[in-house]
Amino acid sequence: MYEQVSHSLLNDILNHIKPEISRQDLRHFYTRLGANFYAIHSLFYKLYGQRDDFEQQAQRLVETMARQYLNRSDKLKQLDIIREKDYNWFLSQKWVGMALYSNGFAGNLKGMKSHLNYVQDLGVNLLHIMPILRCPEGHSDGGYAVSDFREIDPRIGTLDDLHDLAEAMQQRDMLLTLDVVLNHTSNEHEWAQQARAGSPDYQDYYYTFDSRNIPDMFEQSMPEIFPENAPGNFTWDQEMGRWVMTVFNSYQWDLNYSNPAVFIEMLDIILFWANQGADILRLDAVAFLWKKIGSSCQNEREAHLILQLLKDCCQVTCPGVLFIAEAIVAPVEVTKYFGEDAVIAKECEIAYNATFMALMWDAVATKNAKLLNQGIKSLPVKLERATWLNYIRCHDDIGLGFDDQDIVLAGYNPANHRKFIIDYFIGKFDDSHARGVPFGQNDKTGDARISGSLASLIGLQYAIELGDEKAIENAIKAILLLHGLILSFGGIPLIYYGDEIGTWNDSNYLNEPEKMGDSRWVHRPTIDWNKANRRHTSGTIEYKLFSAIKRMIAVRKEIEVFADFNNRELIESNNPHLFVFGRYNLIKPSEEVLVVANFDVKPQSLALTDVKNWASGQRGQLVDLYSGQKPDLFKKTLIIPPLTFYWLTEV
Ligand code: OTU
Repeated sequence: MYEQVSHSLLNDILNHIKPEISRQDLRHFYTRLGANFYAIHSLFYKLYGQRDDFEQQAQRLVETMARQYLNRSDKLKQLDIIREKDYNWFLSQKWVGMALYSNGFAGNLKGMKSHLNYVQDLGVNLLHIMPILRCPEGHSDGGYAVSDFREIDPRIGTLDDLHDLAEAMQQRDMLLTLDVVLNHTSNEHEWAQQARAGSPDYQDYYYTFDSRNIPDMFEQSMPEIFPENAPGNFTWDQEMGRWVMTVFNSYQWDLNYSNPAVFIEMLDIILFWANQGADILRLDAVAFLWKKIGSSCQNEREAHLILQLLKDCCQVTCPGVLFIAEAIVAPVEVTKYFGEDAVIAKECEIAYNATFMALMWDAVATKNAKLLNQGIKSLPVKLERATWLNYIRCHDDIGLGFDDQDIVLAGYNPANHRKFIIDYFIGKFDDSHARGVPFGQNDKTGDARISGSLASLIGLQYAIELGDEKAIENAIKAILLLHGLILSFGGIPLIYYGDEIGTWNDSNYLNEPEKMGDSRWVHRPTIDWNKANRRHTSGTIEYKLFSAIKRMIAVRKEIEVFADFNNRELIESNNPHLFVFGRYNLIKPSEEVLVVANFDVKPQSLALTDVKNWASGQRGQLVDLYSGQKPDLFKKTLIIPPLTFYWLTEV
């Protein structure tokens, strides 16, 4: 694509731009548009260049961006400029996130505002509020089946409530993250209604077919995402008299991004939420955005082009807003959602680190870090100006998304090992205290995933039910160990609401017809505020967990090497129970922090002489920054108590 082609198209577009737009002050917008238009044009051309109406579509694209720029408040435009200057702002260790459902956490959006003190007390300054948009009363996949992308679910509140909340958060220097469900709509969305009523334009918003011919071809290579509740990837719609692609649940219709109208609508929606004050947008299910017969319909090259184009367009209208890629895919595929061959993120600045999450659960079950070490070693290095979202639990199930090759290298048989992990977490073995619930069992492939809250999976629920003090102590330690890792690994830690007070599984979903078939509801709690208030009473479990995590967060914020500049080095020790890595600062080597985690229920040792730069005694004495204690050393060997982590520095 020649630069001249994009320039002359841009000139044409600007000459034809609607007068109500061109009359306004668009200085910053035009500068950014000029800088980004070559990229925008070439991506838009790659995706839609073969169409006769390409130029009209490009005109609509630019007008959409310009209109939303004009809708953006001066305050947010100011913030864009500040963040453009301080472009590494989100890599800082000062950010600590929490994901929560506003209704489960605080009843509704108004309640959220009055509970900000609670999260702030913990040290959290980034909230991911789970889907809040209008969705059907019954089946809505927890809000991921959206029926109106511009309206808030009245059960949760109003747009005014959201503005109030966003403003209150801004005053507290907290970041707001909202979902944009890009891949599909609810079958009750207006577009789906129009398609059902026979509109060919709206049928083209989705993948609809009059016969099984093409669906059958697709099915040959498409896996099933929800095999129990929604087998197959197509649903017959009686009213429309056509098949429609529904990769997730049958009521979630996949959007057709080969239609530029869909792309422009969804960009407009992204910009709309950016203008409502969201600092970060979580783009749901991004791996699925492009469908191609003969492929798994995940991680297709065009899905990446769509994300790059969305990013480039946002850079023009709202450059201060970041994207989170929710791509729960193979380790080698995940890092591609930052964008390849670049320094700055070309697609999403942040991505869920599902690999690390699953590997940590593997270490919990096996009580060793063999696969964890191997998996992290294989994780491709990410871009410089991009960061991970590190989490232990979230609203979804745990999928064992690590690589078979890594399982082999760790010394296991993949199929047996995966089965062992699933069986362990659903509590099949005598020595397993886990109370997980199976999810997504697929008898055809043997695949299975796990639901359950952190406290229940780690054995805290079991230990309390049994009154086993020793087991309670171990479960608490394990919960803190995992938090010690997500807070130090590099990236934004995302705590899952309720975990900070040890919330158990909640089986109430089994009484609700629209939830009972989806075990993920077992770990989407309604916070018991009486329980939460016990965090003030010393000696209680809630106190032990909350105060420890609070301390960890406070300490993290002080440790500059915990900022994410790809400054982590995995350290392979001879002890398989340990997960060890260094966080360093090339300019100030004395600031290095050595993170050591022992997944075993017995004490383990680490020969410091094996750890480069850490042959203790050279620089002084070891201190754990979290506890302030000097750890036990025997000769030149560090002793790590059971289920304990250290953030070590030498003083
Ligand atoms: C996402 O999930 C959401 O997080 C889920 O809550 C939704 O049900 C789903 O999209 C549909 O909107 O798409 O890229 O194991 O990990 O479905 C991964 C299931 C996703 C989830 C997977 C995920």
